[in-house]
Amino acid sequence: MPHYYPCLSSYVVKRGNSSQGGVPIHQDYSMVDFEQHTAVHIWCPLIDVDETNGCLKAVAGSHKFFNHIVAVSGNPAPYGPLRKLLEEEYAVPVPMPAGSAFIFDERLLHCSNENHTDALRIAVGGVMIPEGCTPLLYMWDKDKPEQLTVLEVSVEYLTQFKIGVLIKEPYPQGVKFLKTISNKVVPLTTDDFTSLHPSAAKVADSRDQCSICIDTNIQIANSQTRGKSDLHGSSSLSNKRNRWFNYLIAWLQR
Ligand SMILES: O=C(O)CCC(=O)C(=O)O
Repeated sequence: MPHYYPCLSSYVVKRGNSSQGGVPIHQDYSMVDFEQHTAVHIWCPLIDVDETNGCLKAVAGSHKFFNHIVAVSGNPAPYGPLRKLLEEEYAVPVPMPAGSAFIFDERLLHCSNENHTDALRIAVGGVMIPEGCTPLLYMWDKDKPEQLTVLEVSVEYLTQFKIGVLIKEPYPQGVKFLKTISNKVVPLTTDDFTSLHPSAAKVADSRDQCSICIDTNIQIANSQTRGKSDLHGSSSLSNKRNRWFNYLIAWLQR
């Protein structure tokens, strides 16, 4: 992607025939100031995906519905009370062949179901942000729920931070305090959501509705993604190929 660079990568492995492994509906962690920039998620399944093995599902147009900032320490979301409705009624499955890419605005509401087939479902993903932008992480502290702390972080720091953990003072190397901002989350009702959502998009093909594009033939062999867990890992892209991850890919491809 011209004028964008990768700052975070992830992988998700769904075991076959498992009642676990569904990913609830969410927006990705905010990594830029959305008033000025757009961050995108590139999601690439390494196996053909459809509804039977947990393809991504996305709510068409939802990246434009509201300006919710997602903190890595886990802040309440305006759509929290509507999760089940969104997953069951609004999220549209996006079947894709192995090695293709689903590229979407990080604010897009998305989720995936369990894998009901015998084969593992593995997918890798990455966050790209505009050149010249330093990655941001937003912190939410339940003791100060009406504010968010905005931290500027180095790409190196993103290789080690822990999702869900509040980063506090004294800030570690690679983390710089920028400011605090207000965080007022008004929970959406079903009626609010219905008025935000164009009714046609509920059943439409999300690829046409969400500014999403699908690129085929991404070369899996060139992936330099690092991961930490066998279910869902996340870390920064590294110039060095990660041996553990390559071992995992080799093992999956046996
Ligand atoms: O791979 C999946 O099933 C979901 C991935 C996802 O939603 C994410 O990484 O944000």
